[in-house]
Amino acid sequence: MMLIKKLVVVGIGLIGGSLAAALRKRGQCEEIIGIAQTQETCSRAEERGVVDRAYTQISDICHELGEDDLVFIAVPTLAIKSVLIQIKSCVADNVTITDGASVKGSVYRDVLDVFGAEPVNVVLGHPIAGGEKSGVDAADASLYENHRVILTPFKDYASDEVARRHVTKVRNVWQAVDANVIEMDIDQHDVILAATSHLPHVIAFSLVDTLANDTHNENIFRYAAGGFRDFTRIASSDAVMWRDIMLANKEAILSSIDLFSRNLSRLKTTIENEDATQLTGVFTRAKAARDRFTLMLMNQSYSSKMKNIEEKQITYKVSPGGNARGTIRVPGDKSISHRSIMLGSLAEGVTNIQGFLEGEDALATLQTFRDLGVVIEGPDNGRVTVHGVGLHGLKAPSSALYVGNSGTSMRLLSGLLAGQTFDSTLTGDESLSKRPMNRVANPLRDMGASIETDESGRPPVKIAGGQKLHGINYVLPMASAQVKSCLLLAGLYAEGETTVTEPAPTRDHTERMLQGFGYQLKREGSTVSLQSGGTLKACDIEVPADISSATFFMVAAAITPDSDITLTHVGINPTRIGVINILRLMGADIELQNQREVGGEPVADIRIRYAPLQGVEIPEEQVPLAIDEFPAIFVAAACADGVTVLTGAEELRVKETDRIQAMAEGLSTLGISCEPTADGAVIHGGEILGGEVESFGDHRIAMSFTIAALRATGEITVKNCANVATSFPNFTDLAGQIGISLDVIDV
Ligand code: SPQ
Repeated sequence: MMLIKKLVVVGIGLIGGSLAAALRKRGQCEEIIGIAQTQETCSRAEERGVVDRAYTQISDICHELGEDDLVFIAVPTLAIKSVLIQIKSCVADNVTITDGASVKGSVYRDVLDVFGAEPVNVVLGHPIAGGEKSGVDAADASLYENHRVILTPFKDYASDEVARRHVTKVRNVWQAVDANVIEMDIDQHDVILAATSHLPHVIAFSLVDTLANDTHNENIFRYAAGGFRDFTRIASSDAVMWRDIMLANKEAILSSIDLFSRNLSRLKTTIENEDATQLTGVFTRAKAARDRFTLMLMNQSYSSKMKNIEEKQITYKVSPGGNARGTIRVPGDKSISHRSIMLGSLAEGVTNIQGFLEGEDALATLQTFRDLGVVIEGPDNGRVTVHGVGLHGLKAPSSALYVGNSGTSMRLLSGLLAGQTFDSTLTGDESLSKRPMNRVANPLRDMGASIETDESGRPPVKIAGGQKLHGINYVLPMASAQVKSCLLLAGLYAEGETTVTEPAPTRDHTERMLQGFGYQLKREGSTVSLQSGGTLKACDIEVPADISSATFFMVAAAITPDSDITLTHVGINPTRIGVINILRLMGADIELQNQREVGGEPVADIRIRYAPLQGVEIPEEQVPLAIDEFPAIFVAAACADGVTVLTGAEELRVKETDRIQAMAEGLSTLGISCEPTADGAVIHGGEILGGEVESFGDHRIAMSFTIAALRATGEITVKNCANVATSFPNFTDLAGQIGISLDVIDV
C-alpha cells in the first residue's frame, strides 16, 4: 500500500522536487502535483517527470485533496505566509500540511497569524539537506537518504489523536525516503540551526564578499586552494533563500554572530600577543571536535569506530623459538590512565598528564568525558591536558556513552554518574555487554541511586540523575578495585561518609590519586572512607608504564633460555606486584632497579633474566594482586617443571572472557595439560606444541599465547587479536623488538 495518495509540492525547487523524486522512486505516492510561480517551471517539472501535473495556483487543485494527501510547502521562508493564506482559503482541514523551511519560529508565527491557532493538520519540519544547486533541475531522489529531518510539532500534539495521526504521517513520509527523523522544540531548533548552519553561511558569504570586493586584487581567487574551496562552498547557495533565513531567524543568528565575534576577536588578541599556548589550546580543542564530527559524518560515531575494531579480524602468526633480549618501555598504566582523566575532569584547574595510555579502553574514558562537556587536549605522545570542570561541572551527554570493551570505564563511571543531576546511559561492546554490573548497581542502589541494568544485571546501565545519595558502609563481597572505586566516586556526591571494606587488598590507584588531588580520605587496614563536600585540586600526573603490559615480556624472558630484558619505568605499586611475587616464587630471576616514586606511585626498572621455573601452589593472597596477569602466568606455569595450582581466582571467569576456560582450552590445544577448576586451574608443565588457538577477543589471552611461541616447537596462530589495541596498542612492535617473530594478518 502506498503511504499517500497525492503529494502536493508547493515550490518545485531542490527541496520540494527532491521529496517528490524520492517518493516517486520508492513508489510511495499515487500522484505528485506541483505548484510553482511560473508556467515555465510547471512545464519544466512535468517534462522532467518530477511531477505528474503542475499549476501556478493552489486553488486550482485544492478541491481534489482529502485525508490521504499531503501538502509540502518548500518555498523560501518569508514566502510561506502567503502560501498558508491560500491553503486556509481552500484546503480541507483533514489534509496534512508540512513544510521544509530552515527556520521554524517565524513559520510558527505565520501559522498563528493565518489560522489564529495551532491547526491539528499542520506539522512543521526541516530536512537538514540541501546543496548549492537550485531549481527543478536540481531535484535529487537521494537527497534525503541518511540525512536528518527535524520535526517541530506543536507542543500538545501527543494528547490529540488527530494531531498525532498527522505527525505520524509526516514522519512516515520522511522515513520512507530514508531520512532519520527526530523531534525538537521550535526554539531549540532555531538556536541550534543558527549556530551550526546559519552562522557558517553568514561567515562564508561574508568572507567571499570581502575577498572578492574589498581586497582590491581581482585575481585573488587564482591563488586560492582547497582550503578556500572547502570553506566557502556554501557561499554559492541560493541567495534569496539565505536572505530570508537570516531575516526570519534574526535573534538567534545575531546571538551566534556575537558569540563568534567575541571568540574571533579573542583569537585576534592571542595572535597579536603571540600567545602560542592559547593558540594551541583553541586549535587542539577545535581539531578534536572536528575529528569527532568527521566520524559522525561517516556515520561512525565513536561507538561505530570501536565496533569496527570489534569486527576487525586480526590473527597473529608467531614463529617458534628465539630469545627475549633488550630494554623497552611499555605504554602507560591502563588503570591509572582511566583515573587520571576522571579525577582531572572533576578537579578545579588544569591537569597535565604524561605517559597516558593511548589504548582503546583509556581513550573510551577520555571520549566519555568529552561527551560530558570536559575540554581535553590530546592525547599527543602520551600527553593529555584536562581542563577540569569541578565536581559539579559535568554536562548531560547528548546520547548514550559508549565505552567499548572497558569494564573499568563502565563500573567507575556508574558511581560517578549516579551522583549527577542528569540522566545517562552506559553501553559497551559485545564482551562488556556480558559482564556483571550488579556488583556496582546494587551497592549504588543502597546509596540511593536509581540505576537499571538488563534483567540479568548486564549492560546497558541506565542511571537516573538528580537522586540524593547517602553514604553507606559496604563490605565488598569480592576483591574488586572497580567496585571499591565506583563507590568512592559516588561517595564524593553522597551525604555523610562512604566506607568500603575489602576482603583482600586490591589496586589502590583511586585512593592514591584522590589524595594526590588534595581530597581527604581515611585508610585503616582494609577499610577506606571519605566524606562528600571536598574539592579536587588539579595536579600533574605522570603515568608509569603498565605492569600488566610489562608482564608479557617478564614472562617471555622468564621462560626462554638466554633471555635478558629490562622494562623501564614500570609501576610497582604493592597492590599490583603479585606477578613479581609469583614468578619469584617459581624461581624467576627478577631485579628491581632504580626504585623511585613518581606522582604518588612507586616505579622501578625491572630486569628479568632466564632461570628455570618450578611449579608452585599460588598463594591465594597473591591472587587479587596479580588478577590481570594470570593468562601470562599460565604460560609461565606451562613452561615450569612440575605442577602449578591456582585457587581463589573465580573472578577470572568474569573478565573480558572466562579467562580460566580460555587459557585451559588454548593450552590444551598446544599440548599442555591444564585442568580448569571452579576457582582456578591445575597446570602441568610440559612441552608447548604449535597450533591454532582462540583468544575469544580478549587482549590478555591473545598476548599470552603470543609469548608462548618462544618456547613452542611449532608456529602458534592466535585468532581474534584486534582487542590487543584496548590495552597495549604497540604490543606487536615491542614483541618484534625483543626478538619475537610474528606476522599480523588482517583478515
Ligand atoms: O577494564 P577491564 O575491562 O575490567 O580490564 C581488566 C583488564 O584485564 O584489563 C579486567 F578485565 O582490568 C581490571 C582489573 O581486572 C582493571 C581494574 C581497575 O582499573 O580498577 C580492576 C580489576 O578489575 P576488578 O573487577 O578486579 O576490580
